Amino acid sequence: MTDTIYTMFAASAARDGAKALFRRPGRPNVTYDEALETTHRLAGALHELGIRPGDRVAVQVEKSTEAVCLYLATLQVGAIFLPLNTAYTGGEIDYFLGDAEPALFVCSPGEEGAHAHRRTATMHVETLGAEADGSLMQRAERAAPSAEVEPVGARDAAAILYTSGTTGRSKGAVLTHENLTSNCCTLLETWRFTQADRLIHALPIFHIHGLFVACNMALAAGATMIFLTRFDADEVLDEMADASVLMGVPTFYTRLLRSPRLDAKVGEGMRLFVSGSAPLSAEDHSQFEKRTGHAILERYGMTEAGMITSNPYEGARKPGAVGRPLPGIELRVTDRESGEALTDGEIGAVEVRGPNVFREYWRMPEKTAAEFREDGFFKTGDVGSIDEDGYLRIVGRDKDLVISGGYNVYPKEVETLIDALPGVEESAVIGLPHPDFGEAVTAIVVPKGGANVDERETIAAVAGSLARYKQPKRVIVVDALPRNVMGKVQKAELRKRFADLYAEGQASAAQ
Ligand code: MLC
Ligand code: AMP
Repeated sequence: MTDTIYTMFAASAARDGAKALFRRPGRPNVTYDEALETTHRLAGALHELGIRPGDRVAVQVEKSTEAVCLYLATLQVGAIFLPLNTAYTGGEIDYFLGDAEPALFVCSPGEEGAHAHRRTATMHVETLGAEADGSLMQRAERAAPSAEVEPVGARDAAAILYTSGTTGRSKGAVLTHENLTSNCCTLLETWRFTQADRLIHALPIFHIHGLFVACNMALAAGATMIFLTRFDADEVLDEMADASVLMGVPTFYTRLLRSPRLDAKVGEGMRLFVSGSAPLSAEDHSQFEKRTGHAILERYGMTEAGMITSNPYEGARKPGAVGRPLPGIELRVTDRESGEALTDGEIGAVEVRGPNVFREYWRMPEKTAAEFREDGFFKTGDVGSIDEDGYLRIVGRDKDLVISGGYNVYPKEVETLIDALPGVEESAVIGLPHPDFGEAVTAIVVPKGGANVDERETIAAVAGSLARYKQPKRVIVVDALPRNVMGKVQKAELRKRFADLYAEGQASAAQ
């Protein structure tokens, strides 16, 4: 039978069931045995609800240990886990549920009323809260626990994660069991991660960083997670005394560096700090090393391909570089026009091939085909070059994408909403350097002749349709957008013109 993250977790529980899987400040620990028991109860509830192998289980809930168990139970019964960012609003949820057609949608207690109109004859709606509350947990308490494991194939789908597109609709990246387990095993080895580790987990669990890197590694290794509901610099610094590893987005490190408490003493017992999901500035890298004696290990990945490259565990961790391809993963940089492979040092499109690369976009064969080369390499949409030591440097993106605090925002989605507002002629949404979020979503708006476009009103007008992190932090009104001879808006020019908008000390309306 193919190994899955569930079977790897069950093996960890069999090795040492009394060990703490989750340590939660101010709350009792959850052991491997207890987590296995909850997982089996949830599997029983999924059976009772008639969830079949291949069914989608969509989940939009607060971070909790039970939510991790629901992920494991979904894999155990051979269904497909579909996590959704808790920040997504009504319109966004409508799209994901309509596209994925899940057999079960799990939301937070109290939210089921708001989702009542989404209930269909083929979709159950259940709730799961952060205090082990909600209808799904009640059902799990009553149901007969199930230890039965549905046999699955390596290429069967384990999860679908939605990623927005440069144009039009979001795409559901279908990740297989092999994608998850191969990447997990590779990372365990590369980062020397074992059952002795105590991982500070402060990331959300609805994206690959928090779920498929952090949780999967801990579950498979039999390690302990210090499970924090969200990132708080003081709390993370407190927990370092009893931890060995931290995984975070660059904003975590920017915020830790702001704390006067960050020094060599506080990080003494730690062995590894990992950063990814967005570029870590060379400045933060070197400041962190100066203050703590630890060189942050930067790695690079994406929803469609899990982790792709990593700086070495032993050896030079270069600031501004994301390291070499992980073992078993091929990476190349190609000419963006011709697709020809480039020689080292030249800048081009980053392409990847390996067991980590997703199977397809859910029900979008043309989109899938368009993103792969004939020889099976996936076009990441990132632009980079490989240096003399074989390290990749990401220098930009072909895709029109803003990464704010580790969350991706596709400008098109925001522009479409702003353009539809009365009084707006057109808009361009760009990412500008931001001292906390790395990049901040910013709308540059051209009013219709004579119309008055107000910053706060514009933000308020799109707020109902966009997750908070996608909403512009600022709206700048201009007479016209710069265009090239082909009529294409020159976003690079706008980024240059407004580069200092969020520089510390600058006043702002909506920061
Ligand atoms: C919160 N806000 C954000 C934001 N996060 N705005 C822009 N970008 C973000 N990322 C909003 C809040 O709603 C709030 O608005 C205001 O900004 C200030 O919030 P905060 O309290 O400072 O935010 P906080 O809760 O501390 O969250 C910041 C954060 C969080 C950086 C800790 O965003 C986070 O955990 N990001 C991690 C994202 C992640 O896991 N990415 C991995 C994707 S996988 P208001 O108006 O309500 O006050 C991937 C692949 C890979 O990319 O390689 O890993
Ligand atoms: P997502 O689609 O949310 O998985 O985001 C993936 C994108 O995040 C990648 O295609 C990159 O553009 C970006 N990314 C992830 N890690 C890094 C990194 N270490 N440096 C620069 N960009 C990164």
